[in-house]
Amino acid sequence: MLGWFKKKLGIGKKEEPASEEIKDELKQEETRPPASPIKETVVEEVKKTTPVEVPEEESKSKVARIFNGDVGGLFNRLKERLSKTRDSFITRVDELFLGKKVIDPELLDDLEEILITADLGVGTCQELMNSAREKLKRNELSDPLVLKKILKEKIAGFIHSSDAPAELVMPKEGPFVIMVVGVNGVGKTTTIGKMAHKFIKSGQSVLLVAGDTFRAAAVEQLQIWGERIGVDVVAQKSGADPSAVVFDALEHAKKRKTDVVIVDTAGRLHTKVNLMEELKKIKRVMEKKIPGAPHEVMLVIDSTTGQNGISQARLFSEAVGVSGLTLTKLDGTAKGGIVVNICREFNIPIRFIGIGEQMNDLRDFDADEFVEALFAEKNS
Ligand SMILES: Nc1nc2c(ncn2[C@@H]2O[C@H](COP(=O)(O)OP(=O)(O)OP(=O)(O)O)[C@@H](O)[C@H]2O)c(=O)[nH]1
Ligand SMILES: [Mg+2]
Repeated sequence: MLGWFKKKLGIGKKEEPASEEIKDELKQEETRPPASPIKETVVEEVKKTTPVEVPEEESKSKVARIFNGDVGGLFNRLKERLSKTRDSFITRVDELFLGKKVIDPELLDDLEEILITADLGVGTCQELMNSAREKLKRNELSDPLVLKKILKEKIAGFIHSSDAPAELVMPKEGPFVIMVVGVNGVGKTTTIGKMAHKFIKSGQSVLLVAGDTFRAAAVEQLQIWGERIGVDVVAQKSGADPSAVVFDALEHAKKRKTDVVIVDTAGRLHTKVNLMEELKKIKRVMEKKIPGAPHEVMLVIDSTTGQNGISQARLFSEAVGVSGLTLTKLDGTAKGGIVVNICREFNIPIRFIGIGEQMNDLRDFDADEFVEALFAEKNS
């Protein structure tokens, strides 16, 4: 699953003349007049913290190191950041099992309650509990430790089931385009900054696009990230047509032969139809400008919202076809069980998890590592 960035390397890119047709379409499709006239696209030329020059082959292995490198050495950090979820879940399970020699139906009822409060979702809990009760009936559940082992295996099974490899058709030409969507406040802009940082570290050129033109602060926030990590940001005045911003940005990226373009979008309430229409329009413009784009529609979900994330995933999938997920704020919640539930409900791979507000707090999602961190002993 983690190979999807690596595949991007070594793509040949050709320039293409700008299509008047798209500009016409933008005009025709315009349903919401801009709050203020669109100004010349502003491209924030920021001094690049030039990534160390490395030959392509070396740069490939560098990518591998960065992404897989997350897994080993920083495991303790992940464990520590997941401590709230662990405390509300596995630590409570351990406390429940403490001193118990046998498993009885009451113990299973108590376990069920813990699973529900850890936000594993009703369906997931039922499936887990049905299987446990079946085993108890058949006398296959000898002691609580066995039950804990079964729980871990089942949960790992759910998480692995969403570990489908991303079907990413790498572009023959033009940049790799990532469209980032999600309701407001989930952490889209922050995730974009962190993600761009990862790309830069792996030696790729990145362009950020301020497609959230509804609030001036949103543009500024992206520009601050751009400065922090040393990448260009394409932005227009707030109120501009996001599709026009994206159109110009893709033009710019093609000219510059940029490797990766990451587009920020507005996050108004997903129940408002016009947001979805806006996103669809942005997507259509991308497709016309660069065949096959966006190559990734990434939905960002705030883990602290628990089960609400499930309905967000459903709505955005229906509207714009989500191809990858990032679950943010796992550090600040006891509801990390949502990861299990999302994996069980959807067949959308989780690309990243956010475990803090800093640049390095975006981790590749690794099913095994996640389960180990979740089930780790408190003081191990
Ligand atoms: N603790 C923690 N905070 C996070 C994480 N990701 C984002 N945040 C914080 O969440 C808040 C909202 O993040 P934004 O990136 O502005 O969210 P957004 O989705 O772009 O919001 P809108 O632009 O309003 O739609 C900020 O204070 C971030 O620092 C995370 O993984 N952990
Ligand atoms: Mg934002």
